[in-house]
Amino acid sequence: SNIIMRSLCHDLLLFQFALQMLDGAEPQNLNCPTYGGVLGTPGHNGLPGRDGRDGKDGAIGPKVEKGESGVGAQGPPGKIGPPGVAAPKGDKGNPGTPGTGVQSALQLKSDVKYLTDRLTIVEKVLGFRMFRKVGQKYYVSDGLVKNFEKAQKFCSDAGAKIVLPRSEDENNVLTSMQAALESTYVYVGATDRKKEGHFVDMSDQPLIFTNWKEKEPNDYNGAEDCTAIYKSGVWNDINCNSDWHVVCEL
Ligand code: MFB
Ligand code: CA
Ligand code: CA
Repeated sequence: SNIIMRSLCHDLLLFQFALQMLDGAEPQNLNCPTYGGVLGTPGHNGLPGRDGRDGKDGAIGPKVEKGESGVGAQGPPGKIGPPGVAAPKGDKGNPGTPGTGVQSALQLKSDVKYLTDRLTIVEKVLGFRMFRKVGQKYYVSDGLVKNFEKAQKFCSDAGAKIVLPRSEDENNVLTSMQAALESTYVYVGATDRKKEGHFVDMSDQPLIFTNWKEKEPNDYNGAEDCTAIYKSGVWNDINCNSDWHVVCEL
């Protein structure tokens, strides 16, 4: 019935409109009552709406008590730290117990060797008419006079060496022996036979001690390559072929 009513209204309206046009009247808005139509099929979803504006910050929540500090799980072990400062030196330990039999036997062996070597030297010393101890050495003599070559051989045959003072002290002891021998010169083991003006000991080593008289050595007449200690204790280069007192050292 609605549909019929509506189409009648429409016809009427048309008729009315035409009349107005004929009269030259201003057309009026003419409407028919509308009646809800049959529900149409739902339309497609519309395009997404524009983004909304940011919302206002929410109201601040209620203040809460500070939580307990969290204890994290134990981390991995750290790197090894730098070495610590060395501890102060400990007190001196107590003396050790006496060495084992092996240790004391070794010690005993070395002591015996030392004493045997010293005894051998002393026995040689006792073979001479005169001797003086100087430090660990002995100066020995039989009061004989010989040229340098024979003097050197005499000492080496006795298992000794021709004397050579290595210090002021040794030089003084030799000088005192000379007085006892009533000797003018005693050969000492220093020559410049190999290289003129360069005096060396019997092992060709440079001299660590000398007591040259002033203006000596002078290679007098170009023929003085041996050395002798004068009774005053000073040294002079002399001819190797002269005979002078022989003193050896052990
Ligand atoms: C010299 C000396 C030399 C001789 C000579 C008789 O001294 O150097 O060895 O003893 O005197 C001036
Ligand atoms: Ca010389
Ligand atoms: Ca000289």
